[in-house]
Amino acid sequence: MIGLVAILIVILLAVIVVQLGRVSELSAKIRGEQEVELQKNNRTGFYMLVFLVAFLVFCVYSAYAYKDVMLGYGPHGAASEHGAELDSIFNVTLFFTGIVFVLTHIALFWFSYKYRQDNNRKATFFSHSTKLEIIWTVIPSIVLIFLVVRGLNVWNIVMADVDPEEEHIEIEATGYQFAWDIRYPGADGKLGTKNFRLIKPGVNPLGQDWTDLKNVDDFHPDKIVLPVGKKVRVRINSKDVLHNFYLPHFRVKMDAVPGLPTYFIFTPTKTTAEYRQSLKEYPEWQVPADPTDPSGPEMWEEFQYELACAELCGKGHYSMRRIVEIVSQEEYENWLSEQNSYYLSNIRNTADDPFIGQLLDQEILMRDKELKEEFSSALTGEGATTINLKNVFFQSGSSLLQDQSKFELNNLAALLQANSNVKVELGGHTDSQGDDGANQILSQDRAQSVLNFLRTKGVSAANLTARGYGENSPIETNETPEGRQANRRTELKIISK
Ligand SMILES: [Cu+2]
Repeated sequence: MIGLVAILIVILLAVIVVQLGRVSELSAKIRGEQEVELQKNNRTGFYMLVFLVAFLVFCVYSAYAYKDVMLGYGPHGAASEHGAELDSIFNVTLFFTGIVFVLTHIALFWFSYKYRQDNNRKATFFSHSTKLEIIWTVIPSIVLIFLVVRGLNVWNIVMADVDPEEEHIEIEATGYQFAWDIRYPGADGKLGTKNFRLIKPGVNPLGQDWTDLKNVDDFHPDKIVLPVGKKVRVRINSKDVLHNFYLPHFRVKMDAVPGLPTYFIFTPTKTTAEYRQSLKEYPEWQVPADPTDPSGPEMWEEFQYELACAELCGKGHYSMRRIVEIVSQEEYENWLSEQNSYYLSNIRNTADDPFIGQLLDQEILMRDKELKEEFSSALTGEGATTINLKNVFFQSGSSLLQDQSKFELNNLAALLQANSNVKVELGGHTDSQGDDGANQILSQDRAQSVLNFLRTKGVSAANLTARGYGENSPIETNETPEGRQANRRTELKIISK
């Protein structure tokens, strides 16, 4: 029914249009075609003027109305050192193109009005004007030279690579459909080498070469955290298609190209907290972040810098968002200390680990720190008084110390010498395999050999006792190889202090 009515309306409208046409045709015949044409041209000329004014007013109004949502204006100031340069070059370009835009539009519509049909006017005809050509060639050339030279200058500042000697932080972003893998270099400040042939989904997502020790401390955080005021170099890669590494607030934008590493350097100048404070001034940022919770935090409080992909890379493109946090140097260091190396937490002692059975420098350092903490908390009584000497190893079935035990024992010797009033017991433990009596003897011998080592390092014999516990105090089940390995251990017990 509705369809039928709609069709009828369309037919009726068509009839009306045809009838109107006939009426104007008839009136034209009465008044003369020429006069009607002239009137039409006058009217169109007038409309041109109206349009000109309305259009320019609209342009100025919309630029004013939307100024606070554009980068570089209102609350969206640059948060990086080079950002202000980029914004200023955009402004200079906008200034010149704005002048041209307004003048050409005025000329276009004003001329259409001024030179509308007039039967008493004859068109001037000229085929060539050298003067005019010089003017419209020279003026744009001068303006363009100015813009291009300034632009090149800014480009050179923005794209200059860091001097390797210069202090900077290098991180890496690898785009894929549809996320970014972020990699930090860890304590050594150096990103380990990669090889695409080593990429194993879920195991080695970036193809890091584990034989390269620079990879040992690299970590993969889920957000980018950077200290304010430090130069950052981002290595940008892609694993599949073109992506684009875009940090709008820092005016950083660079393609991520498969097979062709790119980079970008920037220095953040405002922390996230500072940027929030500057947003707070604007009414549109003072509304509740969650409209269903009017008493909740306001939008400016929830603001985060972000990393986006600026290349339409597929249907999950929108999900390539990562939070970027700019913090003080102190907060940055705290955050760094909470991060875990990808290798140590995912690869160490698996089939992919090339260093099984070896102690890595990093582990020795970490263990030294840990042992110091355990020892001091045992002394203050906050922690357990028994410490498992994790990195003391013996030759299989013997009480001979393995060479790599020296790191832990040297460290322990230093601790005991620094606390010469502390008396300790060294306890040997075995697993349950083999003869009980033999295990008892082995554990006693092992404890004794640790004691002997500590004595050679200058620890007073009066402070040391060695005791074998055999297989009597397991800490894990003896049913599994891992459990048995945990039970074969040397412990340090604080006797008196
Ligand atoms: Cu993408």
